[in-house]
Amino acid sequence: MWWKRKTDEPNAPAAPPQAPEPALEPRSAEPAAPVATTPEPVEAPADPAVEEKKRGFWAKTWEVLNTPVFTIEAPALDRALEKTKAGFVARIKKLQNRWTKIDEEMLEELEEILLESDVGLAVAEGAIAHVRALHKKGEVNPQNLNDVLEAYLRDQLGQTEPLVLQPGVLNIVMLVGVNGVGKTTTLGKLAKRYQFEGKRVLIAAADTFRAAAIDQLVVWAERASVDVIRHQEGGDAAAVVFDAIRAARARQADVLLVDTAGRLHNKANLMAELEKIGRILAKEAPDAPTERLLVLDATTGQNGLRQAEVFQEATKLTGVILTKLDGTAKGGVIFGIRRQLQLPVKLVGLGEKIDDLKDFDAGLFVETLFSEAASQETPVSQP
Ligand SMILES: Nc1nc2c(ncn2[C@@H]2O[C@H](COP(=O)(O)OP(=O)(O)O)[C@@H](O)[C@H]2O)c(=O)[nH]1
Ligand SMILES: [Mg+2]
Repeated sequence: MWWKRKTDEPNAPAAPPQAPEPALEPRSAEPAAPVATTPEPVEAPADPAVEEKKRGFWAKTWEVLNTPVFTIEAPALDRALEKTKAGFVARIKKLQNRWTKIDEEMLEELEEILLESDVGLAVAEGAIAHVRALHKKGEVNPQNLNDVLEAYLRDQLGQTEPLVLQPGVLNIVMLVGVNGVGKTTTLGKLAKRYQFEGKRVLIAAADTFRAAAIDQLVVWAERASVDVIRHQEGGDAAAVVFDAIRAARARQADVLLVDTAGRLHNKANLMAELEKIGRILAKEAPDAPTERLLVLDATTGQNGLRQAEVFQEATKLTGVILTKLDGTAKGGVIFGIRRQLQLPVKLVGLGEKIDDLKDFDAGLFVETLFSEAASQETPVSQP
């Protein structure tokens, strides 16, 4: 795919024949803040009106052809959930086939499957209590057990609450979470997405703990043609956010994406840093719609959820991004998130590519999880 090729080679000079250069870097002609890293040097000051006209048709064509899809498509989700399906729903189906009636022994086995799928104790116990109550009323049997569980788990996810930016104002999206969960990757994916949607995007490199973290962010920013506000390694993260808010306002940005550290010398330092960033946001951008999203790695299952409590103490979180759902058998963890953290899942990561970040859709998720394995019927390999 074209855009993927561009992703892999962010500095590749050649553009496909259909698209003239100017369309590729719609934001690069803007004035840079003193501390910003500008991805592409601007050759000469251009007349904005002429540029806009030139952009017109080719820019639109280029963007439409290259726009990644951020809504989940069932086959992709099905492939990502393959292992979770094998360890969870497939086992429940086997259980259904082996038992002719529901009794305590069967419920024990069912609870074990739920716990091993990492849904968490509260959801597993709740599900068993629900099945037991329906069983008393004669409303559940091994044949419809699957449907009963599907409905119960669907309820656990609550309403679908996508990440929505408010138009015409500066929105702030801050990502927090432990090291390695996918904050920087996710931020890069979001930057690309909003840039494609025609929004003015700015990134704050507020993970100042390691120079490599800033460099990694700059690479993602270059892929998305978005500027980064950065300081030196070891600098004050809150000061980066302060500068970034000023720059975002000066450029009339639609969204400021804030990357944060997942690890400092100790936990207390990290929490103090996140609290300080929180104070800067409250003081400098009190009216800006702000999302503080906890990034969780699905492969760590319930262990990951336990780490979340620490972040909840330091930051008033508004939602969760669950990454690395692809290739883990612990996808069941998603059912415990709302109950355990009282937070909605807003986005899910299904892979490392730039369009592998998807809006979470609770209904489709449960439907796909409980569906027959479509992935075996859908050929996926492309030349
Ligand atoms: N398979 C998979 N890998 C991911 C996903 N999101 C992030 N990663 C990988 O996780 C690793 C750590 O990501 P990074 O963004 O550096 O984490 P950070 O420390 O939280 O900033 C990288 O190798 C990413 O490519 C995902 O949705 N699926
Ligand atoms: Mg990072």
